[in-house]
Amino acid sequence: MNEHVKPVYLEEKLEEIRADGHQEYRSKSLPTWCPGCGYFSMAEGLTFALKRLGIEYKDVVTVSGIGCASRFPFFVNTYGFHTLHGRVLPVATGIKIGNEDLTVVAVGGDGDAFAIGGGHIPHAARRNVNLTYLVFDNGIYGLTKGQASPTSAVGFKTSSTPYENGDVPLNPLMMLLSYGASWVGQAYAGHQHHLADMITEAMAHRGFSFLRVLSPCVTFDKTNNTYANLNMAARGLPEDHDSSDLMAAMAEAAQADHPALGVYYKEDRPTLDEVMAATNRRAAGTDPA
Ligand SMILES: Cc1ncc(C[n+]2csc(CCOP(=O)(O)OP(=O)(O)O)c2C)c(N)n1
Ligand code: SF4
Repeated sequence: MNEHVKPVYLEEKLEEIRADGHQEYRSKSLPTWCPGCGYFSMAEGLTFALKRLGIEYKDVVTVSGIGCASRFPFFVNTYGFHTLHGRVLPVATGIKIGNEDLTVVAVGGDGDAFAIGGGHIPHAARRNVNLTYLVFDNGIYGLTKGQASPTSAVGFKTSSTPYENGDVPLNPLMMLLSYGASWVGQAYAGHQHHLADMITEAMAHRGFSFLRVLSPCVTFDKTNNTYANLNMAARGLPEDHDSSDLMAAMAEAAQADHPALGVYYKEDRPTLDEVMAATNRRAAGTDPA
């Protein structure tokens, strides 16, 4: 062996990173993401949130679809379910209905969410399933080596759009607001502390919380969602933004070229499990209402 190359043993590395308490929530598998990928902030953000909220690993299930972002359940010390491409929400909904005491966090990329999985989002949102959905939006299909996604910008050259993408991108925030999500927010992988705060707040919400995380794919996107571009474009929501005002939230969401970070909208209304429990009581004749 070359004496200058010192192997890094996993246990040594883990000892070092576990010095800080939140790292207890990391699994023994080190992330396989490319160095610099925005997804590392996902592992940091979620583990911070779990620690802060005092939720034990045994009470958490992370659920994902397929894609680089969807590798996430392997890297955290919770129960996990790596499902099929685009099917994270039906599985996550089933888990929550099966055991409402569990904290369920669904995770995926923009392709998983808005292309193949796009039909599931409105129903999870309108039914107010009591879970958190984190969509790491890099505007590209990373795992399959850089094809255009439903959130790719017009003009973006990718392996599937070598003569430039001509399709107008979806606006995920506008979609979720109109679908009836009871908590809608946006964060950026380059602002890690804010991201951790936003994940914490999303998880503390009772109901369907949707957090879009702008996240660079450093391997397949050198021109659009880069750290340099997002650092310049990202702004905070106005200080007087009223997160109970749906129209104000939509007006902010419409400014997609200058993405605002923060909580766009939140409301308190019955969750799917509460509605189902009330229906069951009526069916059993134990609730006259
Ligand atoms: C049914 C099905 N169709 C297509 C694929 C191929 N596939 C795997 S991941 C993926 C897209 C990944 O992009 P995204 O969800 O944005 O996640 P990222 O890799 O960027 O994190 C595709 C099309 C698949 N695995 N299953
Ligand atoms: S291909 Fe892109 S999205 Fe996937 S791990 Fe690498 S940088 Fe991240």
